[in-house]
Amino acid sequence: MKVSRRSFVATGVAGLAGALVGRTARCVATEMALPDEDGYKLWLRYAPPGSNAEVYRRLATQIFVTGQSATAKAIREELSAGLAGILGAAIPASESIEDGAIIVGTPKTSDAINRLNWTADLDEVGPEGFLIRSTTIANHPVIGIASNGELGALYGAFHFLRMLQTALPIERLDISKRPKIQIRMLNHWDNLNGSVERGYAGRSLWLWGELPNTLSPRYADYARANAAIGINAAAINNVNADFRILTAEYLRKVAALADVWRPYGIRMYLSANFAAPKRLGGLPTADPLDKAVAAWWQAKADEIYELIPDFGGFLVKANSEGQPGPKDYGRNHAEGSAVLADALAPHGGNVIWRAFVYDEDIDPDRTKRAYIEFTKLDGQFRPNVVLQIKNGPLDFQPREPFHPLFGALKETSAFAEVQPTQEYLGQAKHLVYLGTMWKEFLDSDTFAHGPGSTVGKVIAGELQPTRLTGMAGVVNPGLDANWCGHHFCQANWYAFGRLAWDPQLSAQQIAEEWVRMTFTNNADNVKTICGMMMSSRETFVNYTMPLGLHHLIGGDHYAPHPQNTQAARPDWTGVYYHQASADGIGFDRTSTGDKAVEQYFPPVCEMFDNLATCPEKLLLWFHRCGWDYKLKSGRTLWEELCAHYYQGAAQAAALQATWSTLAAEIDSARYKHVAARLTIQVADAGKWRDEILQYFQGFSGRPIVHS
Ligand code: GCW
Repeated sequence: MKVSRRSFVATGVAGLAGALVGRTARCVATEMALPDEDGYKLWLRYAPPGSNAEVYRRLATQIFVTGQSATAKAIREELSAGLAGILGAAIPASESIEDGAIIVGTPKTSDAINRLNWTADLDEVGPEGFLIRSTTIANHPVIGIASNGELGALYGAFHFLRMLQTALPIERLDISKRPKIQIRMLNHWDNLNGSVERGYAGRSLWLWGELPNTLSPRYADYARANAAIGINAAAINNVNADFRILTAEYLRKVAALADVWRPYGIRMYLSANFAAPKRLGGLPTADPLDKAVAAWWQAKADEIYELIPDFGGFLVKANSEGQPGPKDYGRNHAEGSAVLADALAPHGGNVIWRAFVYDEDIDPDRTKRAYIEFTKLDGQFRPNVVLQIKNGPLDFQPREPFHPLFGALKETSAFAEVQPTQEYLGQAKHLVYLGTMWKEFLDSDTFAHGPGSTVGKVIAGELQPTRLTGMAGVVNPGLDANWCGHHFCQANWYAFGRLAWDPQLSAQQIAEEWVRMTFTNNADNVKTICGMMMSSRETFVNYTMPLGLHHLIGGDHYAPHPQNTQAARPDWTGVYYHQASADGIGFDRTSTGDKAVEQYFPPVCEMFDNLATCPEKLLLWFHRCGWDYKLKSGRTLWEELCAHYYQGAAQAAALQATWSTLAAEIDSARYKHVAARLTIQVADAGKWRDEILQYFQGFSGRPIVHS
């Protein structure tokens, strides 16, 4: 029988991390409902885990973190608050080791860690990696959390807290972890006026009017939440960049933020406007080969590093969607990035140059353009330039094949860019967990170096030497109490961080961790909520763009708009992509069509090219098919389309029904918040189904099959 959390509530209640409730906290029968939560604490709620609490109280009795650095202080504070919440009582931080001490540090900052003599293993995991082991010191059973670097020790402390939050055993610990990717970065598309491009969670987090003198507590909480999942970098302004971010006035504000983040290892990056030498510097040109332009960037870089000595570098969107760039001066992307790279190089900074370009003169097919431009330039970029490539060749659609640039660049570092903000995936209204989508992407085999050359391995630099590895997530945290608009959108921020740390982790494991830390440790409820999350992306694909359809959306990127012919450019319309007519639907990108498949390595190219082997989930991305084309199910294409849309809408309704079984298991505030959004999602799913099928019926001329 399922025991309702409403009738058995621990006295140390969820969401009161740091509150000192009785050491003997235990379940008591009460009719009290779970206290409302607003979601602000993200995955740092530090609620009592339920099971294992007694073991934890026995094995974690003391915090022993030596060192006076800001990071050591952050570790101490996090462990104190975390353990107080989890154990239901504060535990002392003291200077002599007792049974149950949690000892954290580096061999340099902690004599105790030094005495453990884990040198070889610590060298193995590197300065951001860590070891967590059950051991003894002077006959005291203790838990050591060690790294060669203070950030590694911080990550280890967060890992340990996650184990407790998710009710894992800690009796015989022997854990060794290291990040597989070097730069694990958030990209914010925040404007200086406080609006957020593709943000759905309120105004920008960065309160420019108050900075640098007033520091919102959110800045440190943001850094804590990021460090907890291993994120170590953030670019805080929109890639459609306002040049004013580079003024002395704004740089002082940016430096104040960087100061708050430094103890948590979050390095500051800025999006730079390529025309800044002109618009801010007053030069007659921003030509990257102009000496005065180079000198201007050099001086600007020097000025930034004066204020922010560990500044990460510039993120640049150039010659894309109206942004200025080197092509304005007849120069290419390599020449354009070089002028910025040379300015940053003396300080150790990097240029992250976005590969999201699609100039119409390159090729009639938008999805082919970036590959054509950048493969030509491979080998011409400065060593401190990396290309940041979206997961797919179009633009964060519900389903795309992986971008053919992954694996194709032999001499240029490549970062992957994904989009937790759900621009095309229901924004903050639909429950869509993207862990499964990113796993599909990361596990895609490029065959660039033979079988097994997955995107995950390519971006982790496991297949060929690469100077820098990275993964960026376009996120939307804003001033909404729950940061993300939808409580479940938090899971996408979380999953991004975890996958950037280790692309091999499973979407299921990540979902489960998040649910346990965010909602409940009750096994039945964890299973129910994870079940909802794990199927949610396919559900969204089904009711919006199944079978490889893409961009059937209007300018808000939310509602169906397949009939759109009126955008500023053809490749912003729906008809450009679906090409529906009386004889069929789909974009012919095969070897007899526009040859986009040839951008992939064999045998991926052949697999996509051949109707018999092309995965049906990508069918209309690569192939144009008649309405009566027979699919593996035995249904015609038209019938199959109908089936997907009906299935998707039914699945959305099922999500809602499943959530309603949790009414007594989740605090009422968050329960209702999610329930209200599910009502919208169900209505939207029906609308998508009906509008798209009616529209395509105008071409297919066949009856809509209700299933
Ligand atoms: O997905 C599109 C968005 C734009 C965005 C652009 C990009 C920042 O609709 O809002 O601009 O991609 O990635 O540069």
